[in-house]
Amino acid sequence: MTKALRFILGDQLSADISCLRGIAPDDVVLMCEVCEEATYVRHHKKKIAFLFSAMRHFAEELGDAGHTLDYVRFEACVGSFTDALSEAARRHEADRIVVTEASEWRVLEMQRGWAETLGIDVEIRPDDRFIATKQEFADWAKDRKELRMEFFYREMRRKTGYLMDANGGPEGGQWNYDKDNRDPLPEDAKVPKRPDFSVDGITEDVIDLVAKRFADHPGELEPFNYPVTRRQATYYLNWFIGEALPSFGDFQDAMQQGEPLLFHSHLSALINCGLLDPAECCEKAETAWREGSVPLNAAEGFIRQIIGWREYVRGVYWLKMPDYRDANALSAGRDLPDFFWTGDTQMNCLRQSISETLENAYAHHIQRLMLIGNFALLAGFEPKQVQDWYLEIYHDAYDWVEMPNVVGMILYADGGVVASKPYAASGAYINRMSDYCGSCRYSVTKKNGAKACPFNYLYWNFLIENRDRFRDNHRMRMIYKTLDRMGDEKTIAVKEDSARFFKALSRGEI
Ligand code: FAD
Ligand code: DLZ
Ligand code: SF4
Repeated sequence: MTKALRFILGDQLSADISCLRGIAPDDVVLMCEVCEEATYVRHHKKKIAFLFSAMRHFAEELGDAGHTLDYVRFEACVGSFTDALSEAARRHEADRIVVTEASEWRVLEMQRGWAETLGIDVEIRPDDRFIATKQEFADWAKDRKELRMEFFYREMRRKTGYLMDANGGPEGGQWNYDKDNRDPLPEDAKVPKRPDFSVDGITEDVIDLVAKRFADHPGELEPFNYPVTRRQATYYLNWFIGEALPSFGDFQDAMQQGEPLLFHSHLSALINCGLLDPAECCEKAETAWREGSVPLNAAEGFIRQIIGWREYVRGVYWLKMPDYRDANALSAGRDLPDFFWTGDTQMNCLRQSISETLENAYAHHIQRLMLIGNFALLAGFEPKQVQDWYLEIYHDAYDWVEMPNVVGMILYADGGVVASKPYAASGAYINRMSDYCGSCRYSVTKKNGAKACPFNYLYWNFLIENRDRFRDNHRMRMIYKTLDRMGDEKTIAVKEDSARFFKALSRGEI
């Protein structure tokens, strides 16, 4: 009689995960909370609490469904996945291990080594919870000069049939309604109140554990108000489709002080850990559009984020790893300032979005991209430090999704694989899309001097410092023409202001 250990990782909390298929009555399902996963970066306290609680609830549901569970809790002090597996294989006298391939390079490498280290058969099954396989992405990328998300997205629309008309074209005649996703928030906008998710005994235990064992990790642990079960996650998805999706399209790029969620779905952590299936999220959005309860720009915008961006960044990750993590095309080397862990800065937009991040382990896309990311780009922070920060601070962060967004999208550290030009912007953009500037110590209309918004001169300083690299980029020709027309006096002022700013930054005075 053979006995298999079916080993489920923390981001594989899906009832139909491939490693469970064909499970025999004698097989044991293993799940474990281990030291290495919880500490390889200093994950935000809420991220650990969310994942441990979701894992414990998921294990309970598998037990209720009749599976034999071996759940190793953090209190057992097991070091790594490999240690947990080795001990469990001995404990259960298993002669086979079945796993679903890990979402991250780091852990897949471990999985590939287990047969040899543990001296036991290991079957690694594909993770089929994505729309595209790794091979499909590689085939699409092959022989292409540029890997633009938009063209991959169209392939995914054709593959899934989402928002496609009877003639095989995109509904509404356009593939992409990005231009209709950029309205600033009107003053009288009504942001819907989020549902409350009660904290049960399992979550309370986990909160106590995290408070005791991860006190030195960043972020606030309470209040904790996020789904941790499949049932709660489905409720939240339905709530989003009914209450927030209708306005998601128009205000996707807007930022508002004191409103960290606006009309965003807040579903990424639930999708990434497996409690929600990306396809079901898209199908519900499409149905809502077909039934007339959400506009096309909203349904398309949401579906594009999931079958477009999410699938695309995963494809880039697997195509470019392992070299991708060390990419630093712009030779950026400045250290991240302390305020990334405290929010204590006089730049109001950063203070708001970093403080919200520390509170919620969440910031929405434009805060991550056009505020914090834009600042990291203009300031020239070292890519590895920026990667680690994003990985530890957001509740949805795993390196397959964080890394291409950081290395490719915000820092241009991959030399243009993901972005056709750097996502650099001055204070005018932030002022247009938010209400942050009105209560800032700096003046967004001032271009130079001690009171000027730092984004204004850092933007030009970035263009000056990277002139050789970007001046022939066809999307940047106009801006370099403007720079060329800038007189010496103005250029010198930009450089002096930037030098003064960086000095103050290194002294912790910003
Ligand atoms: P919504 O705005 O409601 O979007 C819907 C869904 O689309 C998200 O839930 C997510 O699954 C998907 N999505 C949207 N944009 C992206 C994208 N660029 N890449 C991948 N998926 C996307 N997302 C993560 O899931 N994990 C990360 O670690 C992560 N790190 C990021 C780092 C940077 C520098 C940037 C710019 C973006 C990052 N993102 C990451 C993408 C995006 O910001 C988050 O997915 C989004 O903010 C999550 O909030 P939401 O669920 O409310 O998303
Ligand atoms: C993020 C995370 C944390 C903090 N802890 C665990 C854990 O103790 N056990 C576990 O199975 N997974 C954890 N995770 C998620 C894993 O890091 C993630 O599933 C893998 O890295 C995927 O490659
Ligand atoms: Fe941010 Fe500049 Fe506006 Fe202040 S003035 S909130 S630093 S963009």
